[in-house]
Amino acid sequence: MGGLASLLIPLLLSPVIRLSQAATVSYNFNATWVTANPDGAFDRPTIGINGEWPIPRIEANIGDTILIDLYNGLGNQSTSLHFHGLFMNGSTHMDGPSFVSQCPIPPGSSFTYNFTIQQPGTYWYHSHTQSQYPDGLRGPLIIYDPDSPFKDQYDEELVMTLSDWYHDQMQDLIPPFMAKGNPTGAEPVPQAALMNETQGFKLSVEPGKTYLVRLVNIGAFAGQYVWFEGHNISIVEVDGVYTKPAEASMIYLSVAQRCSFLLTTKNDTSENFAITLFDALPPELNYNVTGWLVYDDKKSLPTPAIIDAFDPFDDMNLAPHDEQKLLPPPDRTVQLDVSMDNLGDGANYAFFNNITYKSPKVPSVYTVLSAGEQATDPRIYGEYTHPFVLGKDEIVQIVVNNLDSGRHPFHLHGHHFQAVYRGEESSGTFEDSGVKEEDLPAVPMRRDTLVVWPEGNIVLRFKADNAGVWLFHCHIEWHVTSGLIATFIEAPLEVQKTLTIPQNHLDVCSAGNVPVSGNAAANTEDFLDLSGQNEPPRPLPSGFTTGGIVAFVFSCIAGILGIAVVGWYEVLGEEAAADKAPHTSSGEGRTPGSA
Ligand SMILES: *[C@@H]1O[C@H](CO)[C@@H](O)[C@H](O)[C@H]1NC(C)=O
Ligand SMILES: *[C@@H]1O[C@H](CO)[C@@H](O)[C@H](O)[C@H]1NC(C)=O
Ligand SMILES: *[C@@H]1O[C@H](CO)[C@@H](O)[C@H](O)[C@H]1NC(C)=O
Ligand SMILES: *[C@@H]1O[C@H](CO)[C@@H](O)[C@H](O)[C@H]1NC(C)=O
Ligand SMILES: *[C@@H]1O[C@H](CO)[C@@H](O)[C@H](O)[C@H]1NC(C)=O
Ligand SMILES: *[C@@H]1O[C@H](CO)[C@@H](O)[C@H](O)[C@H]1NC(C)=O
Ligand SMILES: *[C@@H]1O[C@H](CO)[C@@H](O)[C@H](O)[C@H]1NC(C)=O
Ligand SMILES: *[C@@H]1O[C@H](CO)[C@@H](O)[C@H](O)[C@H]1NC(C)=O
Ligand SMILES: *[C@@H]1O[C@H](CO)[C@@H](O)[C@H](O)[C@H]1NC(C)=O
Ligand SMILES: [Cu+2]
Repeated sequence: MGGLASLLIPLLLSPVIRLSQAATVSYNFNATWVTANPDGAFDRPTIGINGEWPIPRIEANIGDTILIDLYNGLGNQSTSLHFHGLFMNGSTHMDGPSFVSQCPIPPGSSFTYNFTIQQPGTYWYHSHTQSQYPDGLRGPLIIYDPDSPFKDQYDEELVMTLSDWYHDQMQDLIPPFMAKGNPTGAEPVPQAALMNETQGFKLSVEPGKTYLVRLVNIGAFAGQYVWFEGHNISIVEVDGVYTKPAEASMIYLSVAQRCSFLLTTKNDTSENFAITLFDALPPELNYNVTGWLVYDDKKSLPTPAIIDAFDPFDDMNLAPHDEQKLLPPPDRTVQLDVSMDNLGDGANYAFFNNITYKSPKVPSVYTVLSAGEQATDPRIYGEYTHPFVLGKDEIVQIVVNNLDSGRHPFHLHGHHFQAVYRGEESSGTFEDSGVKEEDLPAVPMRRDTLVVWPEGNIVLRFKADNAGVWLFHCHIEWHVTSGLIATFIEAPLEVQKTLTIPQNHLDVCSAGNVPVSGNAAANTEDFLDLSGQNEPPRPLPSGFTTGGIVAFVFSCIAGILGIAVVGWYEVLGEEAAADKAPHTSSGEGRTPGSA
């Protein structure tokens, strides 16, 4: 791509020339299968919009209303869109997860998303149906802010995505992943990592300028380490929260996280620079992904430098620009212990407090609307949606104890949370830490997706000031599939006062034969009778051990798989490489309970 041409595109789209009055920004989206080949391996069916992939970036100004008319032209799969990080204040029915805030949109149906945005920053949108977004339905969503505290500090904005790429479709990868043949729950390993959904990406820059770079990890699985050789960056926003500028030489972005930073280019064009995602073993897979910061298209592209260790900026050290103080001690604490285990079908499931998520028969928002005063009773939402009903304006603290040996990026819909504490890897539960209220930071970092380290813990705090139904889940799409989800039903009686479901939303339910009233089991007579609700398989009989199955399976799975999982998921920045790789290649695999 020509340096000048690629530079002009972002310039022309620059928000500076947009009007700042509230406007309605309309999109007509037709989701269809297209063909893509971003890593040059082979063409594969990919979900595009209006015949294109990568899909368009959604852009608006703060205060605008976004209207998206989505037609499902896939023919063979249902779909929906989630706008990751947007609070959907007053419009919980526009949040997107199927069977939570809406019915899945069947092929041939249309659905209108209509919401107003009062928050600036870097977001993204993706399918929230059938773990489908890794097939391509994922793209950036940017809300410009004429009053950004940093607006005078840069010349131009650039948007860049990071992602991972599978050669197979999710609907083909999921059945063997969730099967007796994979009792340890080993996640399929992506075949490639992408920058802006391509490889060999060139970010054309001019010398002596400062850019605001908005980086979004729209991947399914892999957290990414990112650095720009020869340049430090100044972080100014994470997940839509402006931060005090923080200088960093390397950052880590889990899936679903975003970061904006100022990048000042050098004053001469004598060299181009590598932008590297990660270097790691094993040699069989192409983990090294390099893009280039191109000052001069005629100069050669450098070989990326090899680095010895990953030492990214710790996001817990960020401070919000608005200096919002630590919320008061919680009215309500929700403790969620994360574990992985087998159920009676032999497959590996993910649990919060021994509960693995199953979708209800009626979308939870519709249960709120049809339950009258019983809407405050968590039982009506069904045990397997793992419901927590929150009172209006309560201060809520979520304590996640990760009893699992993988890292998990946890995301809360509908809110930013204050990240008030994060325990180191292997530090055990929050209770073990002995940390007390007075030890917490006065001005905690805020974001909407936070990584908990292996066998560590995180503590999140927010005010329940957004009536609606909001999922809390791990954003690794494999763990969404295996059930690592809880449901917060926030101020349900407030939701009843204000919400009316548009006819086109109800129409997709009837098109897909999904009931729109009743409890999680679609019982409209007795909301406490959950018989017939969707349930996970029964637990294994007590005393049963999976050892035999594990040995069997790992004789079938190529050694590379276990090592590769470690490489992508644990080694990257973790110490674990050395002791885990030999362990997996010895044929034992990871113990059940690891991610
Ligand atoms: C969506 O795109 C498909 C494929 O191009 C086309 O056949 C169909 O008519 C389109 N539908 C709408 C509603 O635009
Ligand atoms: C859906 O259609 C796509 C594109 O034709 C095809 O590649 C894919 O296998 C189909 N998937 C399912 C689950 O039927
Ligand atoms: C979008 O929502 C607003 C406010 O709820 C409403 O006035 C408007 O008619 C809606 N527009 C469409 C196209 O549904
Ligand atoms: C990266 O892709 C997005 C669309 O996904 C586009 O808006 C953006 O301009 C691209 N970035 C660059 C630097 O080309
Ligand atoms: C980046 O910052 C580190 C310390 O934070 C410093 O050692 C290094 O020299 C800086 N690099 C550049 C290119 O400014
Ligand atoms: C580039 O040059 C300008 C003025 O010529 C100077 O103000 C600026 O500090 C220089 N930037 C760098 C990164 O050297
Ligand atoms: C990764 O990059 C390093 C140079 O930084 C190179 O030595 C190594 O061979 C590369 N590995 C792969 C798999 O491309
Ligand atoms: C989960 O089950 C285990 C084993 O039965 C039990 O020890 C533990 O207390 C349970 N945890 C919760 C939060 O219920
Ligand atoms: C939602 O809106 C209400 C009032 O309209 C406001 O008090 C509350 O802070 C908002 N919540 C969020 C998360 O934006
Ligand atoms: Cu996870």
